[in-house]
Amino acid sequence: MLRYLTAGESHGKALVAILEGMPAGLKLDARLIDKELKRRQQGYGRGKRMEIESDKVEIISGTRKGVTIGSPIAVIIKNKDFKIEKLGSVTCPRPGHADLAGMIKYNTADARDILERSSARETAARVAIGAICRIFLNELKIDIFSHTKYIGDIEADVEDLSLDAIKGKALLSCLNCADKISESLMRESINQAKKKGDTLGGGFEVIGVNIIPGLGSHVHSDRKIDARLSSELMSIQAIKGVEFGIGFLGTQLPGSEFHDEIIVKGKTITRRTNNAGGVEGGITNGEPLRVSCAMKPISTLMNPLASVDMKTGKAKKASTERSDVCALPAASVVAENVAAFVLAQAILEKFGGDSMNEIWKRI
Ligand code: EPS
Repeated sequence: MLRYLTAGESHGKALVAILEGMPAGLKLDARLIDKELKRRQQGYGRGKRMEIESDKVEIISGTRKGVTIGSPIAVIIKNKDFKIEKLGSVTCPRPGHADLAGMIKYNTADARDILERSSARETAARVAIGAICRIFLNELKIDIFSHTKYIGDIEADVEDLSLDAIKGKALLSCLNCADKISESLMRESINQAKKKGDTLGGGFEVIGVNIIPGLGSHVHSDRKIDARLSSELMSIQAIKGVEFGIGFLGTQLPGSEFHDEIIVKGKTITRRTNNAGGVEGGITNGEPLRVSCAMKPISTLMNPLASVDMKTGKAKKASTERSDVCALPAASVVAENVAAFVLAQAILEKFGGDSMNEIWKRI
């Protein structure tokens, strides 16, 4: 089974990850991984750290002459801002952050020990892993992209756009937003939040096209493709909710309007609509995969909220750290790559194979 593990602290020496289960015979071009790492670093609203880092992957095992050999693929992304041993203590936990819960769990009065690992810096390692999976999916002509649906209370209007147009326009946007007018309102909103020492969250959608039907199964959380995608997506820092197709609001519709009628076009069976987002009964149905995530506002506020100094037990404002005002575009790139991992895992499970040749024969 395809699986991965990441390690590394935000200001540690490096982030590392191991991906096990990728078949032999896949050409791995590190530039394609770096492209995803670069996309993750971009987006309006990011903080100063992204001006320091220029993430690049180093593949240290699992390939020979640029091609996978079936053994675990280990990758490293070095931190330029490596200073973990020199950093001071953080004693006033930030509401909304892992700080306090982590301090209780690991029995420490220094949130530094917690925030270094809980930091979203870790997502660089996951993007590298997901990008390898994306290279595998590209071989099968599966494409994954994303777009920003809203930031704070500003919503993008993409209702009349085709999926191709959403992809094209979002790729050109500094906020991964396919609606230019909303993008400028979102930027303004981010500027205002920054001025006030505040932060913003929002929502984005991940879209997958050419998805193989029949991935997943109809029972169990480790089999159903929607449960598996939700679990991986919810594990991305600051993601608070996942919905498929037209999502929670859609469930207010009667069945006659919610469900996607099955129609025949020439020799193919297709749907009039895709309200389900390409998954029915825990199994992909061949329609585009559409899964949305809600991201909470970042919990490091430059105008800090009430907290307590865990050393003295006295009321004190929460600690502040250099951080981002809004990292929604970055999170959507992470989500694309995390979704790529889940899809690659489900495809390998369905078709098996230790080498790409074997897989080609079975698909
Ligand atoms: C983060 C805080 C900031 C972000 C970081 C996530 O880092 P720093 O404290 O070094 O300024 O920039 O994100 C990344 C470093 C990254 O690569 O995405 C946090 O507390 O989660």
